[in-house]
Amino acid sequence: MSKSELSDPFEKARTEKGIGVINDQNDPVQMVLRHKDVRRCAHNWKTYQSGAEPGRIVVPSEVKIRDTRQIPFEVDPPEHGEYRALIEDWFRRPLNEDYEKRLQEQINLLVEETLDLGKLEVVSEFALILQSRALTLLLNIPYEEAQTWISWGIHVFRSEDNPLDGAKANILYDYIDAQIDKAIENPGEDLYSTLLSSVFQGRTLTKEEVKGIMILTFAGGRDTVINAVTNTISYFAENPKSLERLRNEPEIIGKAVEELVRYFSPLTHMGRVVTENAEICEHAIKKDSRISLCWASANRDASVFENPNEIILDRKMNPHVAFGFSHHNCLGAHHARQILKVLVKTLTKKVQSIDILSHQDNHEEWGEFKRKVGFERIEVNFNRRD
Ligand code: EMZ
Repeated sequence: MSKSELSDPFEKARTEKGIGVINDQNDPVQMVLRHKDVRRCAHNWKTYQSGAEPGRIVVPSEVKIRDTRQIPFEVDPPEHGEYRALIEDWFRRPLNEDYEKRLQEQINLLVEETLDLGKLEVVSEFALILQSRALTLLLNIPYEEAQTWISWGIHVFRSEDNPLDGAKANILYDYIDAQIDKAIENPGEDLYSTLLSSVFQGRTLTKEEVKGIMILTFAGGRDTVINAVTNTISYFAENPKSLERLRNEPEIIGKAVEELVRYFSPLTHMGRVVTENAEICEHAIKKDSRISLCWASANRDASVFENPNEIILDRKMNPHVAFGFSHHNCLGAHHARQILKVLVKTLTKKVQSIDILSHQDNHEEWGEFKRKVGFERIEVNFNRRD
């Protein structure tokens, strides 16, 4: 198997049963595996709710390490839409020309630094740095702040030996609390200040609500973006012809990014809590149990995607759900897409080829399903294009 290949561990269960049951801290999760069912359940917030106990819709559940509700992600309609309306414009800023230009400058610099180094470890010396620096644009705060986030390492809720590290999570919570207090004392043009002055249902947002939005902004786009960037590098390392093709056909870069995101599906799944007895694929779903919407499985559903396990850079129909589906679709998607588009474009211009020197895969284990999501580390050599 090639190093950049991410196989589909859900295929058999998806075709045969449509559901896969896994145990998570004695609060089992029934994974919904088919594209059609994933979309249907994502839409049906009355039966499959997000606004349950904070942390419970995440798999692994974070109820033990978090009390703060993440907003708008752990809220259902109609409040969900009201919160979302407050922040939607802010999260559209990545589409502005100026934002794209600044992102391009950041990525040019990083790729140049990388080419000077030649050899480097992509996860910690490229993807983490790229994600952290780009986040300063999304928050509209000084570039130097990225250094603090880089020092936290890859995961905010996880350390190497603990998938739910409360102490580590506290570093993020304390940091956000302090930044909120700073913004109250000295308001600026940043996301904290903007949220603190936003009006929800006739009152300004509370500190706790602002914290909930900020935790989501930090956590939701961290390992997902890092994995997407790292997987993109490994894919081009092993498929130099694809890099060459995009160099000659830059007009398909947008499509190519969608296809890479479908194939990588950086977020495997997201949960919901069941509010009434229901049925999925003739499988009884009990009230108060949990389901998860398995984006990664839906994105390989052969009834929707022809040759689902192949990366087809200019795939025509690509209704993937890698950024979720329906009203909860990813708020950071514009930012993430812009990062990947600018990165791919820059690689085609500056990089001739990439050699993989050594690597260690990063797997998630969900009961019977073992899924490669990226790399723990991957050492490569970047070769400059003359
Ligand atoms: C939550 C989640 C959001 C969760 C879209 O995903 O990302 C996870 O990485 C966090 O652990 O708390 O923010």
